[in-house]
Amino acid sequence: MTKTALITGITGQDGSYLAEFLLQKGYEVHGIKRRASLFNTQRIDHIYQDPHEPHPKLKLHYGDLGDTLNLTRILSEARPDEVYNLGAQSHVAVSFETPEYTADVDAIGTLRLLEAIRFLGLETTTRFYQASTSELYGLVQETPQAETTPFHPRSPYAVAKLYAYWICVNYREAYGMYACNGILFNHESPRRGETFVTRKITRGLANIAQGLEPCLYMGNIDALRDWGHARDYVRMQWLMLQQKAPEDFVIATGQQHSVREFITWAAADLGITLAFSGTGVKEIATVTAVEGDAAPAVRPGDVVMRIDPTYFRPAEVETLLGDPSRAKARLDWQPEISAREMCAEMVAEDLRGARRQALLKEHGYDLPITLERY
Ligand code: NDP
Ligand code: GDR
Repeated sequence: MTKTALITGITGQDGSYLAEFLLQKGYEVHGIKRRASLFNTQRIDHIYQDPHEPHPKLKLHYGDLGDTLNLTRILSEARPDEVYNLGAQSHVAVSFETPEYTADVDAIGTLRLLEAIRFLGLETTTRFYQASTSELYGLVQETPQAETTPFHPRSPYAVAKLYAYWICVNYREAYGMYACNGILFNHESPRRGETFVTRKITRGLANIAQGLEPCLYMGNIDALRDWGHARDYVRMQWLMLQQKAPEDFVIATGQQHSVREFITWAAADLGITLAFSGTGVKEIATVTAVEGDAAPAVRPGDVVMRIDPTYFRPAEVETLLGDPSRAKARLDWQPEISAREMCAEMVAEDLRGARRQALLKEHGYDLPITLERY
């Protein structure tokens, strides 16, 4: 029997990898995409199926986590075996500027979905995955962080996700729903949004290497994170819904690195050696050597990174390190791609894009580069 899944956030990083994964497993995949004034399906265009063809396995629905009627209608049409709630305003820094919207989508959006499942009488047949986050730990109470570590959220995003975490637990306890939380630590990929720190670094340095941008402006480069690869992590999201009983799991690599270290790696992948000097907001990264042909626009002595305090957050999460022992023991799950390997993959992809852009520029087709904040 073909299984059916509904993915909110299918146009995002994780949604795109998960949709690929489920299609490969033979699922019929329904995805919710938002109406936007520009196309927003770049991450899933390669798996798009023409609805005019017979029996498409990927079906997209317009929708929004803020719209109860819409969610209820989509659920009643798809009647999914599995719902993956990945949709969210997922940027921590942006949540300080849009706290009410973030709460509505990330917290109440989760409630809307759970309640619609119940309203439609699907609570005993539909399994529910909630995209919870290491941001719940925020001001960390113990290291490393496991499923039993107390939460202390540090942003409107994290507080909204805390509500979503507990409403998921509550629907499991109150109505016997198979609902579980994946407490995922940071995971990245070449499809990561351009304003998250890893992608900002790999894209920014690749652009600098090709002479398309002068300098990377960063916030708190002392922050420590446990970075994994999104492809490894979506496999785990599926595994969590295939168990006998629902359980919450921490998904992490158990390894921690600083933002500064990630900058050094990405530069090295472009043949650039950096020296950091100065402290606090005066810290800079200067090029000391350049090798190979990836960075023709960069010379020793160039300053390629400066600190811009506008990227500091009103309340920062300084350090996160996950303990994935439970996932390893119960689900036989191991991350396969290290943070260092992932950085190299991201740089290679962003360098390809920057080279294409530089070539266009050379031939007089100078497309503007989006240098968005964050
Ligand atoms: P992205 O930001 O890449 O994707 C978020 C998705 O949610 C996009 O498809 C976006 O649509 C959609 N979305 C945003 N607002 C709404 C809305 N109002 N209604 C419906 N859909 C909406 O996030 P990731 O793929 O990185 O993360 C997936 C989930 O996992 C998120 O919930 C995130 O908070 C959580 N998470 C992520 C981690 C990570 O390190 N990546 C770690 C832990 C948790 P659009 O494309 O139109 O913007
Ligand atoms: P995070 O990811 O907040 O952990 O949330 P992000 O990559 O945005 O920041 C990681 C750390 O890097 C520091 N930092 C910067 N961050 C950004 N974006 N831009 C900068 O210029 C910069 N300079 C330093 C940040 O202060 C922070 O400490 C991500 C999201 O995917 C969430 O949805 C998810 O829940 C968590 O990971 C786990």
